[in-house]
Amino acid sequence: MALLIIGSDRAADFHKTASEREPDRDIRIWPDVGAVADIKHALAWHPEAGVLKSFPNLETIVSVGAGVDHLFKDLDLPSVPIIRYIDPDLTGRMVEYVTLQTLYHTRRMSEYRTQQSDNNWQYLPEPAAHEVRVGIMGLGVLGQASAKALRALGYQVRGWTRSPKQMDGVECFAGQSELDAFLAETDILVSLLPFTPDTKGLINRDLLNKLSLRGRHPRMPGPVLINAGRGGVQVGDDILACLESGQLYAASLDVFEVEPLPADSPFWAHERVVITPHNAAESTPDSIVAYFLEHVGRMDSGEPMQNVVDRDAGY
Ligand code: NDP
Ligand code: OXD
Repeated sequence: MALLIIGSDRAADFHKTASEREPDRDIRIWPDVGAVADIKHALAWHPEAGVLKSFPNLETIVSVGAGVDHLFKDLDLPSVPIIRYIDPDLTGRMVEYVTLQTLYHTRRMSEYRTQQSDNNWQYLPEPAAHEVRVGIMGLGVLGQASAKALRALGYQVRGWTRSPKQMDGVECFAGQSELDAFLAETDILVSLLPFTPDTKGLINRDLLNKLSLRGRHPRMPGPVLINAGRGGVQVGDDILACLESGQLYAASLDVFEVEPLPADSPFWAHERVVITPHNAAESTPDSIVAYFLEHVGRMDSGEPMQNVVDRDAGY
């Protein structure tokens, strides 16, 4: 039985790495798949719609990413189990990104960058970490790890999830009924939500207007948005409008409704917006392939599958 690598622009790297790790494996890259009946497990990232259903003996799909919305875009996706990517390499990188951006805005770095370009030596008041309340939407694998790191730096951390959660040192909120209370005392909003029918367009003007304005703290310049989950969860025009009105002080966006971000997007020129090209947590081929082969090994020896996606919830 063969393995398939499909969809990623790093497919050749994955294939090379997998062949080095397991030289006896029959590993094929789509579209050069040979006999479709041979394919048993697929490693997939944005596969072309309708292709995966053409493998009659496919048993599992392993997602190259932690997010699986790229698979659900295929309306003909076969109903085999989907395993999503959970790995310390990816988690560590996301923690770095969230921590970096949180510190960047707490320490008003975008203003210092502007001052530097103007040869302007000027002190700006900054809050200490313990004065800042970071609200994380999504306390899953990545949200929890980020929450721990921010707590360790002294930030006040709160989290919002679909189902009720408990986490040491983190004030937890769940569901639509607790969303407003969560937002009302959030200074820096971090989204690590998956893209699902429920989260589509959630971060809009309405939601951003509910963030704490904290007039009482002279060192907090205003609310900040950090989105490293999925671009479809945000409404870009609303974020720009809130930056314009002062409802948002700054934003760090790793993901966008349209990727790559179009060259004429007003986000590019905004001096208090940090843009990264959807690489907050870009894992290495070595880690991804090791994960894929480990899971294939587990399935081949009849061990229970891990990290299986809940298809009804969409993540
Ligand atoms: P998890 O599935 O572990 O966590 C998802 C979290 O989101 C859970 O806490 C879940 O709540 C919450 N959630 C989902 N739907 C809702 C909802 N409707 N309302 C409130 N909360 C909701 O995912 P990960 O932490 O592993 O990854 C999160 C996302 O990060 C991925 O789906 C992906 O889109 C993105 N990502 C981005 C990367 C990048 O480089 N930019 C890299 C990797 C991932 P509950 O706990 O109740 O289930
Ligand atoms: C992921 C991603 O979902 O990189 O892992 O976006």
